[in-house]
Amino acid sequence: MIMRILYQFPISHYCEKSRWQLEHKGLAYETRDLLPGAHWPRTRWLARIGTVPVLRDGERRVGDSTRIAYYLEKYYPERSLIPEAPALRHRVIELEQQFDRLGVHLRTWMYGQVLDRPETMELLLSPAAMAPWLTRLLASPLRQVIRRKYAIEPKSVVYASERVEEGLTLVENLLARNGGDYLVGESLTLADITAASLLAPMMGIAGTPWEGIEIASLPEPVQQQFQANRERPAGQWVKERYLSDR
Ligand SMILES: N[C@@H](CCC(=O)N[C@@H](CS)C(=O)NCC(=O)O)C(=O)O
Repeated sequence: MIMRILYQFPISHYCEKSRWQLEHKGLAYETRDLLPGAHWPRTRWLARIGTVPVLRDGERRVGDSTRIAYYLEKYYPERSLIPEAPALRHRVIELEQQFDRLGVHLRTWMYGQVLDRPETMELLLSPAAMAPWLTRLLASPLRQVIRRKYAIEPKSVVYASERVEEGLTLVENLLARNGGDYLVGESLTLADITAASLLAPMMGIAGTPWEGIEIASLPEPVQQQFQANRERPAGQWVKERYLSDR
C-alpha cells in the first residue's frame, strides 16, 4: 500500500486545493498538521520548500499546490482535471496560475479581517493540541509574525481587496461567457478547484475549514462584506462547487 501524506496547515486554502484534488481523484491519503513557523524544517527536509502543502507519495515528495496538481495529473491521470483539447488545456493552465496568484491577495484580505479573532489563532495552533492557556500565550506572538510576514496592514489589505474584487469579477465573467457551471468547458477542471478553494475562505461556507471563524463576532461592516461575497454570483458559484463537486 502506498503511503500518501499531505503535510498541511488545516486552514491553508492552498492545502484545501490539494485535498480537493486528491479526493476528486479518489486517492486515499492522510494529513499531518504542522504548526506555522515550526513547519519550516519539516517542509525543507521533505521537499526543499518553506511552505505547505507538501505531498509525500511513497518515495516521492512534492511541494507547492501547483506542482502537486501536475504531479497528480501525471501519475494518476484518471478523473483528469486538465482537458486534452489544446485550447481548453491552455485556458485551464492559464487560469490555474491566475487564481493561484489571487490566493495571496485573498490571504491578505482574510487576515486583514480575522487576524485579531482568537479562534483564528486557535485554528492555526490546533496542530500542537496544547493546553488552552498555552494557545492564548502563543496567540499574540504568532499574530505578530503573521502580520509582519504577510504585511497585514491597512494599505496592503485595501490593495488585496481590489485584487480580490477583480478575481470575483473574473469568475463572474468567465461563467457568463462559458454559460454553464464551470469556468472552462463542461466539467470540473483544475481552474475550478483552484478558484473555488482559494476564494472559499471569504465566503464563510459551512463545511469548509473556515467555518470555525465566527463571522457573527466580526464588526458589522465586515459581516456585511462576508454576506455580500456569499450572495454575489461568484459566491453562489463557490458554494455550488462545494455542494456538487467537493
Ligand atoms: N504557491 C504556494 C503557496 C503556499 C503557501 O503560501 N502556503 C502558506 C500557507 S497558506 C505557507 O505555507 N506559509 C508559511 C510560510 O510561508 O512560512 C502553493 O501553491 O503551495
